[in-house]
Amino acid sequence: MFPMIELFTARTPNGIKIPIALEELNIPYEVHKLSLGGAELRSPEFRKINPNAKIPAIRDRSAAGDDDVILFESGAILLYLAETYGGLIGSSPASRARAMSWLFLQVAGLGPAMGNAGHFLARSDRESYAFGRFEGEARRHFDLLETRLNAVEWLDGDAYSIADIAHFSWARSASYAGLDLRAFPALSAWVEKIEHRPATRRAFARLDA
Ligand SMILES: N[C@@H](CCC(=O)N[C@@H](CS)C(=O)NCC(=O)O)C(=O)O
Repeated sequence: MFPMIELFTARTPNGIKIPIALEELNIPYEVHKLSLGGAELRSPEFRKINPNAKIPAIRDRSAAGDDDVILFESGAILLYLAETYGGLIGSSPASRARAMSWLFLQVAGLGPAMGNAGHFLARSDRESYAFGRFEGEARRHFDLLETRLNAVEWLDGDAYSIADIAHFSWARSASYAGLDLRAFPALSAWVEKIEHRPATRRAFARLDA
């Protein structure tokens, strides 16, 4: 039987979130690796999957009824997988809500700050106001994570969740935004712990195959 979930992704901070969650939840999936600069991402076919022409996206063919569930935006996909396939989201209303707080902080705050810092860094614009602003915002989010992880093992205060996966994917790429992860010891130790999870290793192996 072929896997019911098709994953459209690349080996980028947003792109690795979904295979990590799929592996943690033991959901079989088929990977379509897309090249970020490539024509396929902007093709009419792929825009039917994600009209915004970005990875990651999924098509779940196992949904009840005839309609496939087609989703884009990594936070929405993580939430769908956790709720549909059960796991990675905490069992009490409070821990679920805390996971949402941290998940939304990543997709609305840390991700855009790091993405923009990385953009200006790649243009060798380290002295610019724009780089300073975005790097500063990224650093401020790293400080928030460092403070949180000095107090709790996992971001929702309870168990490993989709919030951890979302932040891990970016925190491990600190240097992309000009940050040094070693300056954040609790965050650094947490990144290493997630790197060593069997599901994380399997996810990277799938993307590297
Ligand atoms: N908010 C989106 C961001 C997705 C995103 O920016 N994806 C990048 C790769 S990490 C991408 O597809 N870039 C290709 C492009 O912009 O052409 C999410 O969380 O899924």
